[in-house]
Amino acid sequence: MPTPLEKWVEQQAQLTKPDKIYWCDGSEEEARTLMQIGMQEENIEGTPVFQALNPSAWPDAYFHRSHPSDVARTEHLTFVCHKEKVTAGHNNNWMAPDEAKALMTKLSDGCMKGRTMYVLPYMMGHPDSPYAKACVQITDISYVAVSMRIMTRMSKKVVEKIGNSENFVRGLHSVGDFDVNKRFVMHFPEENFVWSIGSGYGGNALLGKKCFSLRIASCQGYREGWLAEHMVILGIEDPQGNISYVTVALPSACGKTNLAMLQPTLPGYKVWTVGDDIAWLNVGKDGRLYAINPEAGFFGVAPGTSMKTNPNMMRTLHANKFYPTLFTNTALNVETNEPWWEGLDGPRPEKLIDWQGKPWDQNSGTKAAHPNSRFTVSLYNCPTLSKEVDNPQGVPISAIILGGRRTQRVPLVVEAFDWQNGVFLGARTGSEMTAAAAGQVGALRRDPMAMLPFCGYNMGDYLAHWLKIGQRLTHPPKIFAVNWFRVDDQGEFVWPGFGENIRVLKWMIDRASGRVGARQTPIGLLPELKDLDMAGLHIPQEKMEKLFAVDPDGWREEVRDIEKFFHEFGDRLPKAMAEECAKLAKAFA
Ligand code: OXD
Ligand code: MN
Repeated sequence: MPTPLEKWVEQQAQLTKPDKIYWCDGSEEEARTLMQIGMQEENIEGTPVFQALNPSAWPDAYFHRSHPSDVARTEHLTFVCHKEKVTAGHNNNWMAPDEAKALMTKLSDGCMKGRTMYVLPYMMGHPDSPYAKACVQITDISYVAVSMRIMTRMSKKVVEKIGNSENFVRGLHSVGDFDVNKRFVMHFPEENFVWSIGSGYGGNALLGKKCFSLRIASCQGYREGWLAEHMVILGIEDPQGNISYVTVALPSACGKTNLAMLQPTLPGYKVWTVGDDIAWLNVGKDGRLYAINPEAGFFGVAPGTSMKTNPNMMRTLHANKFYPTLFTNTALNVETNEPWWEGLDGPRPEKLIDWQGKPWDQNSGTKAAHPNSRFTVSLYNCPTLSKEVDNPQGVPISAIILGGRRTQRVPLVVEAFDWQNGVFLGARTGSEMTAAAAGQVGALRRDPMAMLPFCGYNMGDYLAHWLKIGQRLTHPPKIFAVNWFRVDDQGEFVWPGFGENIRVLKWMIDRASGRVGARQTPIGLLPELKDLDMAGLHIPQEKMEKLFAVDPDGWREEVRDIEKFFHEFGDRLPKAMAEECAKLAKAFA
C-alpha cells in the first residue's frame, strides 16, 4: 500500500508529467551530483543553472542567474486561499480555494515535461524539537533542490518520520516557463499546502521559507497557540559572560542579516547568531517566551555586504564547511571568475559582467549586481553561530525589538509601557520600501511586526493573537522599537549603525534586567542620554538629542496616519489597539 506521501507525489507527477522522479536524501554527495547536473542544464537562454566560481577565492561556491523578470518576491501574484475572504484579511490577496486550484491545475498540466521532478523531504526546525514541522517540497529545478538543502534540514529520515501520516506540509513548485503572466504563489492554509509556478526566485520558490515558515506557519500558530515571526534571533553576551537573547523584527533589506551577526564595538561584548530571518515563538512551561529558528541557512542580500558592514558574513561566505554556497544575480568579475556586488571591499574590478550577463559599463547608470542579488549559505558556516542553535526548546527571550526604516520622526529606540502598548508599537511600525519586493521604492508602508507580506491570515486577528499570547506569559519580554535610519537636514544618517548598534542593544538588555531607568514620553519610554554607553563614539550632543526628539506636530500627523491605517482593519481591529491609538492621540491633543 502506498503511503499518503507516496500517493501525493504520484498525483502531482500525473498532473505535471515529469520525465523522471528523484527522491532527494539531502546528502552532500547528492548535492555534488545536483551541481554537476545544474552546470550542464540550460536555465535561461544561454546560461546554465549553475556556474562554478573561482575555488581558491570562493570555495564550493556557484553562481546562478535568474530570469530578468524574476528577481524579487512578487506580492501581487501571491495569494492566501482560505475558505472565507475575511479570514485572509485586507492584508492578503485572496482567491477561493477551488478557483485557485482550477487555475493552478490548468497551468501545471504537463509543466514538468522533459524535466526531473525532485522530491525534497525536510524539517523546518531541528528534528529533535517539539516545535519542528515535517515537510515535503516538489520542484523541477536543481537550483531549488540545492538551495533547500542549505536552507532547511533535508534528510531521507523525514520520509520515515512522516511514515503513514497525512500530517506533513506540502509544497509543489515548478518554474513553468518563467512566464510572469503565468506566475502564482498560492497558499492553502487549511491544508498546509503551497503551490507555486512560474518563478525560480528565492521567496517564491524555496517554499520552506516565507511561504511555509511564515504564511502557513502563522496560521498554524494561530490555531495552535504560538507565533511565526519575521525576526532575527540573537544572543548578546556581556563582559561578565551573561547571555541574553532577543528577537528583532525588521522589514526586508533593513539590515537583519547584519544585525544577526553584528561585531560589537563595545569592548567585552559578543553577539551570537541563532537566526537572521524567521523566529517561531512558543510559550514555555515556565511562562517565558522561547524562540527557535526554523531555518538552517541564510538567504541574504549581497549588495552592501563587506568586511566593514558584516565581517562575520564575509567569513561565513568563505568558510568552506557545509557544501555548497550559492550566489544569485550578483555581477561577475570576468578576469578572476569571482562574484562582485556594489559595496564589496576593495577596488571595483576593471571588467565586470552585470547580473544579466552583459558586459557592464560603469557610465551606464545601472548597478552591476541586482540590488536584490543574494547569497545562500549554511548557518553552520557562521563563526558567530550560537551554541544554542540546535537546542530543541529554543532560547528564552528577554526583549522583542521591532523596527522600520524611517528617515524622520521616529526615535532611535523606544520602549513600550507594557505588552499591550508593545503590540501597538509593533502595529504602528512603518517602513520606507526597499527592493526586496516588487513595488515603489521609498513610499511609506505601515508594516505591523514587519509581517505585512507574510502574515497568512487577517492582520486584525493576528494582533489579537499577539495580545492573547501576552496573557499567557508570566514573564513577558519587554518590547522595544528601533529606527537606525533617521537622517539629518543634509540627508545623512545620524546614527552610524552596524557594530555601533550594540550600544542600543546594551541599553535594552539593561532595561530588561532593571539596571537603568527611562524617560516617560507619550510615545513610550526613551533612554536618558547618560544611560547610553557612548564610550569611544563621538556624536555631538545636539545630534543625540535630535535622535530622540518627539515633535508634537509630526506626531499628530503620525497619529492621523495610524488611524487611517487601522481603519482598513474594519471590525477585526482589536479594541485594545483602538484604545492605545486614542491614548496617543489624546497625549498630543
Ligand atoms: C527576505 C525578505 O528574503 O524578507 O528575507 O524579502
Ligand atoms: Mn525576510
